[in-house]
Amino acid sequence: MILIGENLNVMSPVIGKAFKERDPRPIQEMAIAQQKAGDDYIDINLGPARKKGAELMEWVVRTVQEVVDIPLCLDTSNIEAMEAGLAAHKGKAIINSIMCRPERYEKMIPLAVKYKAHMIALLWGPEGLPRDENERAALAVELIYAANEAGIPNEDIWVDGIVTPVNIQQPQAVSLLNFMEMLQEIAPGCKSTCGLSNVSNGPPKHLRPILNQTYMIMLQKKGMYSCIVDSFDERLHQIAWGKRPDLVEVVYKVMDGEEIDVDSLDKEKLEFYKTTKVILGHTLYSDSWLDL
Ligand code: THG
Repeated sequence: MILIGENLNVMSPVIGKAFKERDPRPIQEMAIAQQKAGDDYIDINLGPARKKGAELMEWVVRTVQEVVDIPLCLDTSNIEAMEAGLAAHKGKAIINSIMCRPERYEKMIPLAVKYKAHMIALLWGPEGLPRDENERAALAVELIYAANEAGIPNEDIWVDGIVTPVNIQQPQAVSLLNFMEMLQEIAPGCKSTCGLSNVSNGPPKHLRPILNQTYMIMLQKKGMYSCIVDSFDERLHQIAWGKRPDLVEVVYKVMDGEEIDVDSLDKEKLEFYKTTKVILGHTLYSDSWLDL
């Protein structure tokens, strides 16, 4: 599993302030810590970046690449800022992201071509979030076709089928798993990614890691190539690197509908067992799902 660190984010009070004040220290310290944590890419999330967005993105890219040598994933809806970041970036960047809306992708795809960048194909359509796996597939076909027509090979397209919070849209988690099963038939050789932490956006903070970790195992089983993650979630990294086959085994068994002797599971495995059942919709979500 390729990991993209999510923590250089304008929503974080410390990092948001440093972006605004052009203060390199907190940004460089964070980037160094993310590289040390073992991430493959660092996501630079400026959000809409309406004020001096191009100048800001160029500055952040240079500031980060001064201290780390992993490539960056550039996230802003400001097209001028995206271009400035791509022009400043050394190596092959990822554009995060291009939506499935003609007025957006007609402007963004040429940037991926010009700078030979990877692109995240975000399956967010003219009507917003797709309702099920078939709507995801239809959006994927449209957006990947447009990218291929422009000369972008499938290997450079990272499809993001969109992760939503499990506490309010439980069936969407399964819809994305089903879509992941279809993806290689739709676009052989394409890559995939997702904003994993979205799944736990809402539940209490201490319960977020178990939701993120369990869902990552489930998505990996369906072929997910990469995830945008919290750089400092250590067990998540261990799982991504194949160091926790014991946990993966429990989750897979639940997904495959195999019999499990629940009494034989230790506390950690029992939590993964229960969380898999919540994400699959076998158990109704509540903040106390681990205590039931
Ligand atoms: N797809 C793509 N890109 C994305 C997303 C996606 N980028 C943004 C987001 N979704 C993924 N990144 C984050 C980053 C932070 C959080 C969630 C997703 C998050 N942060 C905590 C919060 O806001 O409460 C703060 C964490 C902290 O305290 O450090 O939840 O879906 N392509």
